[in-house]
Amino acid sequence: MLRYLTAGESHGKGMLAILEGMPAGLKVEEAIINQELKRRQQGFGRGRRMQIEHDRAEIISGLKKSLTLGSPIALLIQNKDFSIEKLKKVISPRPGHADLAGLLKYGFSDIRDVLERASARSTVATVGIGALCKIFLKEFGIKISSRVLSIGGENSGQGMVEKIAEAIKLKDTVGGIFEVIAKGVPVGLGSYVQPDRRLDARLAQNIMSIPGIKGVEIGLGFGYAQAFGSQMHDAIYYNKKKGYFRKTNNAGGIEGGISNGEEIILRACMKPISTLMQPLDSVNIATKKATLAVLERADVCVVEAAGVIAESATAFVLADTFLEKFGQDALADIKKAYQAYCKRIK
Ligand code: EPS
Repeated sequence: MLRYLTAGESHGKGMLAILEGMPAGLKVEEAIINQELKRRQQGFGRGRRMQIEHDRAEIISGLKKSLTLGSPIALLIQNKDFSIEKLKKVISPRPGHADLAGLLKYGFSDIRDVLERASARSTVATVGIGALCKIFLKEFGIKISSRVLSIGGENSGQGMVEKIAEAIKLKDTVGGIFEVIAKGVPVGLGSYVQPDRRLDARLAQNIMSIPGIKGVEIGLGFGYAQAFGSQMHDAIYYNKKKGYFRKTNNAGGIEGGISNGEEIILRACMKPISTLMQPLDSVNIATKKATLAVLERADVCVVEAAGVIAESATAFVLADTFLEKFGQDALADIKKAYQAYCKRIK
């Protein structure tokens, strides 16, 4: 089993990630992790925090001479903006954020005690974990990418840029839809035998756990509801060179909770950031009097970054299901098991 934990507050000392279950013998370069962290910081519409931080991961454990030991890999990404002890109390919750529900749940009197951990800054750790998983998957020719499909309903490059520029001008925020594609995924990851082993369910759970994501669809997703089955399902063909193949991929590479050898395609919808420079109505949690939600520094649009984070979530699930199928412990053993399987299914 591959598993991970993250820790850290947005303005605390730093973000930590621990990944357990990576096999021994995998070459890991810090530069590749840092490249992914940099990608997460980019995109038009990011806030001022991104000018302060230059996220870099320090590998604390799990490696010797750049090779994994099979022991937990710990990453530390230090925060430059380490000001948690000095930041002012927050008393008016932002609609759309964890502020109010978190405050009531944990019995706090300062919303900062919620927002420091609820912040999407935690996704630095997710991307660090995803980078390690991507390095593993690359050994087997699996590559994951993402792209923004629309912003605030606009789906041309120019339209998307204009929409973000408009949001900046109006001191507002805007969400959108992105797509993640995984290429080279073998048939057979995930399973139909238990609900929690289904690949699509595991992908959806991990993508939904990214702050701000409100919907995930696999392949045609909600589009499946629009026509007859005969128009929707991906007919099966075979030839000696290719083996089994499809001419369409409406299933997004997953049938019955198992990868079917086609590209894995999923889309997710991100809501507009809930920290607004023209705040919505809220309530002072001390006096219960009407007020406006707190003004905090934030981004205007993070859909591109969310795509990078979703690549990481996808990489984690694919690495986890891959290790389930082909074994753990030593990379060399996994390669042998994988080659034997490829030979069998040919
Ligand atoms: C983020 C860091 C945060 C926010 C953003 C994501 O930094 P700060 O609050 O200091 O500006 O920019 O988080 C949110 C918008 C949010 O609502 O949680 C980051 O590193 O991605």
